[in-house]
Amino acid sequence: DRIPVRRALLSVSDKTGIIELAKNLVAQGIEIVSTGGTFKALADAGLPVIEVSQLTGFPESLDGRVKTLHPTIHGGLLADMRLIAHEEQLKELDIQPFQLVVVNLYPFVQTVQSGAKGDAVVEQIDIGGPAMVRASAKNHANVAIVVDPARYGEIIAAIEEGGTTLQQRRELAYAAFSHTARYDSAVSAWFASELENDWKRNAGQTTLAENANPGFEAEFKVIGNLENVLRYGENSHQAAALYRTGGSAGIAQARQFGGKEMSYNNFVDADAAVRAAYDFSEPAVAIIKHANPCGIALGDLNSADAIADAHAKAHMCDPVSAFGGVIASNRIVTVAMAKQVATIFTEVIVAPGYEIEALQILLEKKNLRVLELPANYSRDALEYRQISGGLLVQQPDEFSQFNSQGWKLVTGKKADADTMRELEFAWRACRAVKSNGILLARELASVGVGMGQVNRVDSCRLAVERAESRAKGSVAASDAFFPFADGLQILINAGVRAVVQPGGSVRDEEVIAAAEAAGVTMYFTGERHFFH
Ligand code: 93A
Repeated sequence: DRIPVRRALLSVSDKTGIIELAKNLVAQGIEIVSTGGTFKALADAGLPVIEVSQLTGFPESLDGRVKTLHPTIHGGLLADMRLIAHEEQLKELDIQPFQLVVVNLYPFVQTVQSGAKGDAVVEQIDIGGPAMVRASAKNHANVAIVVDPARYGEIIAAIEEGGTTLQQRRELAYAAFSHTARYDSAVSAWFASELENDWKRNAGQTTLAENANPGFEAEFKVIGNLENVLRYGENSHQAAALYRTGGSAGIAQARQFGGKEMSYNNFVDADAAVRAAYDFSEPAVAIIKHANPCGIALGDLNSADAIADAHAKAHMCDPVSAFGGVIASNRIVTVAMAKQVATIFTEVIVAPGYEIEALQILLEKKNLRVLELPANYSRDALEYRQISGGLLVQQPDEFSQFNSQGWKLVTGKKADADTMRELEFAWRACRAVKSNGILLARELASVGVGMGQVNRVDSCRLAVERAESRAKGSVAASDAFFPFADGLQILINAGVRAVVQPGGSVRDEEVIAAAEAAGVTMYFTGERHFFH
């Protein structure tokens, strides 16, 4: 099933090995057809070669945009010579078929990496090349398509043995379609990053890539230090590393003072902890385990030490779970807070800073990782999540309003100022809970958290169970609406006195009726805060 090669089309941007290949083809008596630059390289090497324009009777035009896009070329690539009708038509049209096509495309990726912008990049989007590659690959029954100089040797060997085999041409076709698919992905990714940059610019943000090259490499700077290779990933048999986003000031840019190396899970939890604590403008502490809060609290500004108060209250939410947790504070850690933390086994503590003596106390705990956030800490403008075969990108979940001004009282008596503050706290703290999230709060501290359940009823049960006797008289927040009254009923039965939730369920009426029957105050925020 070998197909002997009589005529070859060579059109390559990367001219590596092309002269050697052409020499071998000529030695085998094969006729070579080439585009401008390739033609010149071969002719300069003294090889006999026909220029495409000579064949088509059409000059290369529009700055080379139209070179090989011509029926004389594509007829020669697409004719299925197993069919008499195709053979006859080629004769009528005076078109000769090709048996070998060697093409590699305009260096699009290299152009982007070189820092080129706009039209200079667009001009490097190869159109005629992929058309030839795809046409030849489709017609692999008749044509061998080579896109990689590393395979020239194999082709020469096959020709010497009498021609390419069908199996070989199928493998080449596979490589060819993979090549054009990757090429188009790179083009598509470039457009995506251009549009993203427009979006950021319109939003008044500077783009990370602005002073660097566009594309993934620019957004994610690999730091060559050993610290960035993590000991392992989520589990000890998983290799892992930390890539830092250039120009960011997040948890990945924190300074570490003491303790063991940060692990993969430490980073994930520290990030969640900081996100939670920094959601508040008041002194706040969040304690995180497995990316979920086991305590979030605000400090009493009238107490001797507000941040120590916040920590004590956050810890009390669930002392069992707080064992081995990650603590984030949105205020400088005081001596009083450090003394409290020192008594509890903790993996990581992260804060904007430490009183000197507090730092000394914490550093005595040899295993405690002590982190200081960058002074200009901020979350990134976009959030990314990998899925197989792609990357999801979204704007971070911001509250459209900081307080309760836009909330709607749907039943019960209007909350007094203190209750409103409790509800505002619960609503904000609930945003740190993985969905389905239910958070019960008292005195500006979480007292029971139900997280990560696949139905809201179980989250309600969990929150109530964790709160124990503290559920009675607490307020509750739900990250999304109650689809039925059953979850809310569990909260009501446990003695919750006020509830805040987005609303918007088709059964809102049932849910409101349950609250009304129990005399429970309920507000709708109109805005959901799923967190997964
Ligand atoms: O500008 S194109 O999209 N239009 C074409 O008709 C065309 N034909 C071949 N690019 C085209 N090519 C590309 O030119 C090939 O893919 C190859 O990368 C390059 C080879 O050009 P030269 O032989 O002039 O160096």
